Amino acid sequence: MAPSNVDYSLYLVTDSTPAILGDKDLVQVVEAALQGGVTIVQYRDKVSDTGALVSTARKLHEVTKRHNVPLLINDRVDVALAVGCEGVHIGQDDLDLKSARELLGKNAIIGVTVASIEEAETACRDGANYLGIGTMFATATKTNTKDIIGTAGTKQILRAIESIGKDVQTVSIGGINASTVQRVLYQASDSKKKLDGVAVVSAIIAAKDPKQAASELLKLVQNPPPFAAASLANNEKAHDVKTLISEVPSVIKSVGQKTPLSHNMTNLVVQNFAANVALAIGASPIMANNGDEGADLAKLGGALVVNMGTTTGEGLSNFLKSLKAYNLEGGPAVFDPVGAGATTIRRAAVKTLMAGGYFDLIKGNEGEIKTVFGQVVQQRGVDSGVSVSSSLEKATLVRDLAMRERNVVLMTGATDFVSDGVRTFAVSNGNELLGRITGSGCVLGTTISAMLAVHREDKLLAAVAGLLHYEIAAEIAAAREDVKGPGTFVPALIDELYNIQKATQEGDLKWLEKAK
Ligand code: TPS
Repeated sequence: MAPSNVDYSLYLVTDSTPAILGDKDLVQVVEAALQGGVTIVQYRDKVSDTGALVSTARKLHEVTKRHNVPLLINDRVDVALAVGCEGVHIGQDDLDLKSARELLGKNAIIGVTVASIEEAETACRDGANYLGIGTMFATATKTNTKDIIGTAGTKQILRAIESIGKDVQTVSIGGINASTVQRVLYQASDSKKKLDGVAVVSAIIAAKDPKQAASELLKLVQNPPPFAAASLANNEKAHDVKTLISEVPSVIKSVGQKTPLSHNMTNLVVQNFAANVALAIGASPIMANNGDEGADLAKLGGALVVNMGTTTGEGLSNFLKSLKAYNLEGGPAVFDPVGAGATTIRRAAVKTLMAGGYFDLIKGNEGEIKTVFGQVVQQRGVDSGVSVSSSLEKATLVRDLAMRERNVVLMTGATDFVSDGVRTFAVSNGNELLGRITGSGCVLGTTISAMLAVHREDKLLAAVAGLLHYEIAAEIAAAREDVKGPGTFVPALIDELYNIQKATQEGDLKWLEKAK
């Protein structure tokens, strides 16, 4: 098999330790995984001595040859030579690539582990056939990894490879399993450079049924994730403000007609307010903070709001359970990283949540969005604080974060900035009184979740629909004669959210003329 014809879609890396292999027989596990559809195999055994390595590698090669799949050996060029298999995989601390190439020849497949742009560039220059990019997520299988680089780090490496124009194949590795694989492929890749596959150890080797595990993973690798499947092509989306606004009423109408579930995992302060807002805009709220309910609720066709307003360790694992359930089921998820930059605990929680699943939309104020992006900001409490960035800087930040995460990012403020990485819009509706009541940002997340639940084809449009519905309702409410201040503003806001839903249903779109 020529190195250029290799299919890297599902790359099995073996492990012989009892913690992962258990009491199963490695050759049988690999055979089963091949039946399940793995496309390339690496024999990785850090414990056996050379004689045993060669003998097991020979057996494995018999099996992989029958399935017409290449076998590589981890680290040990001597073993690969003795067995005559297709190549080796080398780590940064192993024999160098040039020496391995000299020993194995130009037809051998040689891959290298890389965790940074520099390592990737060196490996490309020295003629690697593929790169194992990682570690993606922390993994018990390999604890001596230098860096957890996540989807954002992986994407940077892919871009660097693209820009040097090298035709090298790539797989991602580390903590990849059935619940992370589609998001990894989706978020790490972009329109220019995609991962060619994923490499897994424990997801197959530790599985009770390796054949079934492999075939399930292969199916997931070959199909777009639910959260990408519904997307319109870029050229089918509204690209100018006028067209976008003209499409807003259909989204709002659809909320009224479908009464989507808005599943809020939110903080103590806003639960009641958020439930009332959801009802007023035509959605059906459920305040369910128990992650074990996520799987059932995700099946009901609604959307999830993960609001970090009051964090506890237990809350975090509940968030993750529900997030995974919505990702798997294909329901949209909104992340509201309340007070993200305020404390060490919250900054860590942001990282854990972002690594734990896919959010269709991230909504926050300037400090929160900066924290999610990775900038160090010290927020005072959870309020929005004083803005320090120009409009251009804010627009650039939301665009870059949306591009990195392949989702929609909304930064709220006197002017809101919203982007899907391609289109970026500014919205200047709203009223000063929104800043005088509690939870006004949180319930915007609830509003947008309902829009996303009924309209996922264009998530940016859903976000803009939610934003306009909510902020124009606030403007109308604030202008009412019976509104004397924050206290009377809250019920008026709920009324006007309801009135906009009703008017839109009846085809009265006067309110939308206020959009700016
Ligand atoms: C293709 N490596 C990085 S993380 C990890 C390993 C073995 C453990 C993943 O385990 N790329 C390739 N082959 C390698 N051996 C490495 C990188 C090094 P799990 O899937 O159980 O999280």
